Amino acid sequence: ELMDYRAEVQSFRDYLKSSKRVMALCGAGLSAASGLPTFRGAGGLWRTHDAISLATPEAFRINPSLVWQFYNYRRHMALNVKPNPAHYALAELAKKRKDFITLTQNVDGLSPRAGHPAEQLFPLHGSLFDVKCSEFFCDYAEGNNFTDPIVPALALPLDESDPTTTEARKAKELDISDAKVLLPELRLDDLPHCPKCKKGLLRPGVVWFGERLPEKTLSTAEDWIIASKKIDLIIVIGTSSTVYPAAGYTDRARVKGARVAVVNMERTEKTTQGMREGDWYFQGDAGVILPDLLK
Ligand code: BJW
Repeated sequence: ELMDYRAEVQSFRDYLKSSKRVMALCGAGLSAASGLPTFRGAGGLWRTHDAISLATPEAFRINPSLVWQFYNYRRHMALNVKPNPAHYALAELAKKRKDFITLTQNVDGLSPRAGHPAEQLFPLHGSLFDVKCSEFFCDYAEGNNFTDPIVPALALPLDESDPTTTEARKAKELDISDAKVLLPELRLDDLPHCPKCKKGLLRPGVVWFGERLPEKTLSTAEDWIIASKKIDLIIVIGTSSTVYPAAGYTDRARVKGARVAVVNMERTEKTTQGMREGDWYFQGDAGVILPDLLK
């Protein structure tokens, strides 16, 4: 078993070295070792809500308070964890090789924080730290907004039963992902509003279901997978491969001649789909496996 693993790692490393162009395609499993929950499976519930059902334009239209509480919480969590060795390994690879890019479905900002060169990092689903106006007639957008909470009303509730000082209580924020914890009442006026049109609510600059992905990322993906910069290798890390277009990239790269290396905690029909001779499947924690592969 272990011998097999070492041999697989060696064959992957040899191929990586001989590859001309390489792409990493990442999902939530990349950040799992940092302590952020994934979308599907254990941890995919936020209070009683399926995280996926909150990531829609409809949810925001119907209940912007709930959706902002969810995203404000996610921003807070992301700011309070650290990149893990897998993020650093990708960042180092990108610094070493200009013929390498990362496409990421993650919105948590951990790859940039690990020092991944921005010009080699392509977000598919936006960022928790971009905000934009939700009105179709307004084009207001801003990046790198790390204000936490994004507005005072969204501050996480503190444990008021704690008799100690305010400072000490600060460390004891209640975990609002737990449905037993009461959500603070919010008025629409208290949610973040657009400074430009002064009418619309701001919304997270992430890509929800049914929404368009960033044009630059889409064209780069096309270029590296099927057009002029055809890759020899795609490393697919910590994604359930259920959300398109990202989920389609692996097979399209394979059809165009790339070899595929999957790094995933689990083995499912979707993560193994289309596997063939010459592909690799490294089952386990990306935080452990990726640094080993890219050593
Ligand atoms: C570990 C681990 C450890 C755990 N180590 N591994 C073609 C066919 C069918 C449908 C469609 C299609 N094309 C488009 C669609 C519709 C739709 C779609 O894909 N639906 C499917 C569900 C069927 N796609 C869209 O709507 C997209 N837009 C679009 O296509 O627009 C077209 C258009 C054209 C013209 C005009 C208008 C539109 C948009 C998709 C947006 C997805 N957004 C979300 C939310 C982002 C914001 C937020 O974060 O809240 O993105 S949904 C959610 O899923 C999030 C993720 O990025 C995405 C993928 O999830 P991911 O990363 O794979 O996470 P998990 O949890 O699913 O998996 C984790 C994995 O890690 C597991 O495998 C674990 O085993 C593993 N793991 N610990 C290694 N330690």
